[in-house]
Amino acid sequence: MIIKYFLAVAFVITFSTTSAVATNPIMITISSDMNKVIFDGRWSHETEWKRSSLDTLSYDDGTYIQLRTAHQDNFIYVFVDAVSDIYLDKGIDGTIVCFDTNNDKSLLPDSNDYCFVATLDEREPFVLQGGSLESNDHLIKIANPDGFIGISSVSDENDRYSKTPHTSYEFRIPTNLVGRSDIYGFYLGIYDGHSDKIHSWPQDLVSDSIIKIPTPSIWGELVSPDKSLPEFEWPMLAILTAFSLSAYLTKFRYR
Ligand SMILES: [Ca+2]
Ligand SMILES: [Ca+2]
Ligand SMILES: [Ca+2]
Repeated sequence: MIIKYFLAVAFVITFSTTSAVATNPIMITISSDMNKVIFDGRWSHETEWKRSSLDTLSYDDGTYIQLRTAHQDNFIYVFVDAVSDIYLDKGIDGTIVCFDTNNDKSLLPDSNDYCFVATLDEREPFVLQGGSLESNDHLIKIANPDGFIGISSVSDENDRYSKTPHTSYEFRIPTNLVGRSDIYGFYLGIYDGHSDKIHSWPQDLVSDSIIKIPTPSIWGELVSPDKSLPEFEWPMLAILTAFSLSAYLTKFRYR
């Protein structure tokens, strides 16, 4: 069994080295509107995810996914709009979003790798962490962190890309867990129960199960191009500035 797994990993590495190199990173944007997102698993109204980055993922078999990403305060927000998945396989369609928080691209998932899973119409999203010796794939379920949301439902008339009912996913991922960085390793796996296929980002990473993820060494990257994600938030910076100014003035006065 273990040998089979390592063979599978070796195959994935060989197969995908070129595509991983060729993949442009996902550029995440800072947003001031993400705290207004209604977490119901779908486009709730037309402007809901407007202030976020857009990446269009299209595949040779006609699959078409719109990915929106943004960050605000202590959360990373991800919307996966599986526009072409019009077969609503409740309890089966699912998406996994993974972060290699140190971007150290290890061969097997390590303890700074986290994955977040949501399933269509199921209220119980879950979180996996790498580095476990208890499971063959080195991933183990951990308690959902405070503030984490993963929810999936059906997007239709309010969707910016298609009014035909289709599966979509909303995630809110706490930076308390994944940390603040201007570059993460990043992997997405979107499973459609009707075709029984996983479409990944980066593309063509072979995986036969939604929670059996390809090796982090070939994941893509999620980048904060203006480095706004790792920086201090403005309120914190303002408090620090005010504090040092008052400390300086106090010192000056008693000289
Ligand atoms: Ca929504
Ligand atoms: Ca489906
Ligand atoms: Ca890692």
